[in-house]
Amino acid sequence: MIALTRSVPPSITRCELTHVARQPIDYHRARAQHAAYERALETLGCRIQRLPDTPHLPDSVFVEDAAVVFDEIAVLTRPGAASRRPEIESVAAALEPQRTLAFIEEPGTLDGGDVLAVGKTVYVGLSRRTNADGARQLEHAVAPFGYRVVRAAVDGCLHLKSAVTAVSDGAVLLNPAWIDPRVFAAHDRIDVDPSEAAAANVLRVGDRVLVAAAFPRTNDRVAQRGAQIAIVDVSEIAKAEGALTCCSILVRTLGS
Ligand code: CIR
Repeated sequence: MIALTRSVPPSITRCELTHVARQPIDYHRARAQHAAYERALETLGCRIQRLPDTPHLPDSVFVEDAAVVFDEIAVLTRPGAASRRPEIESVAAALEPQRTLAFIEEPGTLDGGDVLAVGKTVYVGLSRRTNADGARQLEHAVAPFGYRVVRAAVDGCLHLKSAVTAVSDGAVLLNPAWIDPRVFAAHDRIDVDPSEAAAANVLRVGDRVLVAAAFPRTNDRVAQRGAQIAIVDVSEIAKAEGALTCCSILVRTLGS
């Protein structure tokens, strides 16, 4: 498994914010947390591939939003925030040797944070960042490979994956205040602890689940349901409205 990442840019202090109030971000601490995140991914079996630095793109550390990678195809997005569209080019260049590429085009918008693939089901959040045309273009790109797209309205948080992620093929972790749980009725359900609204964003790597140190109650729930968790502290990155899935794009290496 390759994990594409990108370093925290000094301009992160000017990042986009939607549901989070701006607070000072300690750039050096954010970089240290990001490095620890990369080390955790390595421990979980990933090979880190760093994208080129883009110091003037404030949200460029959140690489997940730029592409959605399947075994059969990689879909480069057209982010809902115009400031983020220049992030795509370097991600496309990195993915080009690995996959056939497709691109979301105007008037579609799509952020990778709004796409959750579980087996052959692709949940797409309709949010402030992802519109119906973006969802339709993604469906068009992946349907030939047998993927079924399920749309879900996202309300109260930035992305679908702020509200729900998978801890296994069989179980999702979600915040029912931000997403309609009935959309995920095919899966076992773990709810975040009510005092930890933002805890649903965990990163599944193989049979392990990377979780954030800020959410101990929810992490206990996840562990009690049998998941093997690894914990990282991403508190500075959270001030930029980012979480665990957003800081990497996982690319399964396929036998040639
Ligand atoms: C943004 O608003 O675009 C960034 N400040 C945060 C993006 C987080 N991405 C993600 O959850 N996939």
